[in-house]
Amino acid sequence: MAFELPDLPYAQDALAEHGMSKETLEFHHGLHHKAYVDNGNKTIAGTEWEGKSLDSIVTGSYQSGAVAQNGVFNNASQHWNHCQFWEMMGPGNSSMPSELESRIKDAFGSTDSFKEQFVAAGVGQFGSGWCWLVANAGGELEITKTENGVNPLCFGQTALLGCDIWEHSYYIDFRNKRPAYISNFLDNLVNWENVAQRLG
Ligand code: MN3
Repeated sequence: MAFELPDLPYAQDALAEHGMSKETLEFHHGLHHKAYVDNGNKTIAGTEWEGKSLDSIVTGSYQSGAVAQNGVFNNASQHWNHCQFWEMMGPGNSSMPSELESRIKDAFGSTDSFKEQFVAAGVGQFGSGWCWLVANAGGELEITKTENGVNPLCFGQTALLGCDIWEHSYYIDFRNKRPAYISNFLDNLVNWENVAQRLG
């Protein structure tokens, strides 16, 4: 099944008043994500990966570790990451559902402490990557950071929330201010209903 660029689940200008401009989404969804889709399809054509599910391409190519397959992994994982990322945001100013809030308080002490630790993880990732709230294999919540396209699927974790900390995600709106971008993401952009649904 070929990769396809999904439509955004909201209008391109829907997040502008929440700190993610139409211009950012034009570039980030329309050009960057599309490039992962197009390059992924070129890289996978005619290989053992063609016809496999996106999840199995991500985990299989990561585990294989073969240098020749880096293009497969990088494009497939970034396609998966961005599909999640668009769904994890919304224009609705959602509040945290109570079950998610209590799980976060149990794991991190308070929602403020969770946010501080999430921002610190994102700021602490040197270079491009992602920071995540995951449920680990034991079902416990953890904050993690990953480089480039690596994601929680690679470690058997469930991605509850992911923040893209490649510069293309924030440079138009926040210039070099990654901490402000991540704080704004948590305070104004996250669709917490979507995050809670991922708890299963
Ligand atoms: Mn990106």
